[in-house]
Amino acid sequence: MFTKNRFTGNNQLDKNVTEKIISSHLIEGQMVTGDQIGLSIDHTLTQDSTGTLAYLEFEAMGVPQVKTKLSLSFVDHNMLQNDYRNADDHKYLQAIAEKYGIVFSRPGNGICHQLYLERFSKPGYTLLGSDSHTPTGGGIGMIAIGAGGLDIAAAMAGEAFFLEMPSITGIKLEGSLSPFVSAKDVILSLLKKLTVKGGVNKILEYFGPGVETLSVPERGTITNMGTETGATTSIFPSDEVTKLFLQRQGRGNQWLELKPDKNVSYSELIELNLSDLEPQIALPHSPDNVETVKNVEGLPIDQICIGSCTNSSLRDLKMVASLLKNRKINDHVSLTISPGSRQVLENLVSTGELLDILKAGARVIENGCGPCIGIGQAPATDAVTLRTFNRNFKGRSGTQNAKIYLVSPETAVASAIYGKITDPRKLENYPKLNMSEKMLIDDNLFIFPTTKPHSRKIMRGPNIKPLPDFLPLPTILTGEVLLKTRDNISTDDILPGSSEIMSLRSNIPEISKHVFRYVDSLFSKRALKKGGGFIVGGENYGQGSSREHAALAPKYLGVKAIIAKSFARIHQANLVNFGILPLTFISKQDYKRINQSDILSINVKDLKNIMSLTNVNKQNTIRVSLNLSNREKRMIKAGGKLAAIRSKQVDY
Ligand code: MIC
Ligand code: SF4
Repeated sequence: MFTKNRFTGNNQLDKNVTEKIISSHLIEGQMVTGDQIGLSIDHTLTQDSTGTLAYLEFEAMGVPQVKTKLSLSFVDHNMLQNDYRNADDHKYLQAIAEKYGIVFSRPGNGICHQLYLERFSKPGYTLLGSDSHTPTGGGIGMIAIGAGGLDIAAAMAGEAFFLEMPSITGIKLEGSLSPFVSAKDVILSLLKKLTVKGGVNKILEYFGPGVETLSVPERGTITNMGTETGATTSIFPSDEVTKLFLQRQGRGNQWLELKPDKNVSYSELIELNLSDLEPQIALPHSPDNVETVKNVEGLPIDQICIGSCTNSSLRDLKMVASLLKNRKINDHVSLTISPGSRQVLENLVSTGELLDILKAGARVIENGCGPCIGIGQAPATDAVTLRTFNRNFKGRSGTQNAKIYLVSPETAVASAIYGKITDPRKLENYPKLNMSEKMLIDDNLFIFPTTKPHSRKIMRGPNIKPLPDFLPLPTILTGEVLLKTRDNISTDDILPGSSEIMSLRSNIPEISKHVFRYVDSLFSKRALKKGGGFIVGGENYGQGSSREHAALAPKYLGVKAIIAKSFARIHQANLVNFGILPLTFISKQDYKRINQSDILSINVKDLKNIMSLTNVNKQNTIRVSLNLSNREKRMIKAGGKLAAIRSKQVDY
């Protein structure tokens, strides 16, 4: 499946799709793998649970209006209103949007990535979003990247987005999917090969004859979950299929053809024949723990959730409706469906397909993230829950001991009917979906900016606390190792989801009490008591979500540096943004030479690429590297990006 080329870069004339978009947005640096580049950003998006911080940061920059071509603020995560907190955040976000010229998507409109793909995506453009699944936009032929809120705020202020030029992996698709096998099975099988860190600092570019057999929403499923490989983003070409999608959205005039040139090469090549694929399933507790459904058939299940930004498009829910028609779900499973957008829901209503879903016994819940991040529908104790989502980290459902399996909508329906994990091919009579009915388009829940001056006061509920102050880096960092973690610690481990904790996203002092809550319940108290200290991590530290709270809350507790075997891209950038040093072991064996509670010390007067860390208890030194650009080093010296901006010491 894999071959590696020696990649010397494509010449000036022949470019792949990634290179075409990057070269037309390059403001700094050169398109050479590993070099720092600055990209101009056309569109930004935020969602509510990362958005409140992003806009507090944007306000601190003192810019009167957003400077992008388009900025959007969605409310889709914190939708349960158990008390005033989420509702206050929604009000704040709406007022900010009105003041700064941002499109506001009201609660109930749908999930940011689904809505963006339907209504705003544009081939050839760049998108930066404060959500790790922003690469969904790559399904239409954009460079769409997830980042921390502070990076989005800077992009809204007109600044470039800086990153290390990724290498470009070409994924050649041949053949076409068999009945009951769908886009989710494509990305699950790639995850099995690549693992949750195989995509770090790579862009996954799809090409080849199999591409035209996939619709834009199917491409979106693949680029969405490419995030789970750690990739910077994923991208498809923009072709006739893309044109049709845009035409059906009443946006045909925004189409632009974007294909790789004839003589391009990629740094790595993966070949995948779609015809060979079978239904796949990710087992607990990692999206790369993939098996064929056939191999785990028969396991009884308690709950099935269909939805999330991975699998809630009209294509997916039409498939669900067709498979459920004239059938009834098993008495021992609960089936929930959360449509990706109002457009999806309204179209299912108008064709009568929603009735097929309801009559089969599904519980239709609000258009939003919901169960995907533990906001409602937490399963029972020890339950087995099958989800069409993209992450199955332990505890993400809201129930710590539940077991989450990730599947396609087809496998979800078959399993709902039989009450156990079932290969969807057992359903027989594969439905032919009618995707050519007239598409209902409803933009009523978007509030578009006007040129009228903003008059209303920006309301900040009592749960919205000002951002903490950040001090410049001292000369010596010293303190105790507060925690030593395993490989692949996710940002969900660092700062969990769930309606309880997510409603504290605008309140750093309160949310910091939950840092590492399920890994080590005493962590936050210990960190405060010891006056902060260090964390030692394994491989891929900080994988998963873009939540900058996973850096900011530890910073608030006094965490000074994290020493890990490797870092996930977005989390490393967030650490730098908030002045925490991300140090990497040069020899991975050295991980064993530090224990929890050891006292460490490091002189950080000069931030060099290679530095010495002293383990005071063990009386030895360990060589660590600081893989940061000079710009990032300047920022960290100032106490992080916001501190640098506030003190106007360095550019951002
Ligand atoms: C997620 O899927 O983990 C989230 C919740 O959407 C996060 C954003 C957040 O934590 O608010 C993400 O993917 O970035
Ligand atoms: Fe929402 Fe889940 Fe998608 Fe994150 S992964 S944006 S929580 S639906």
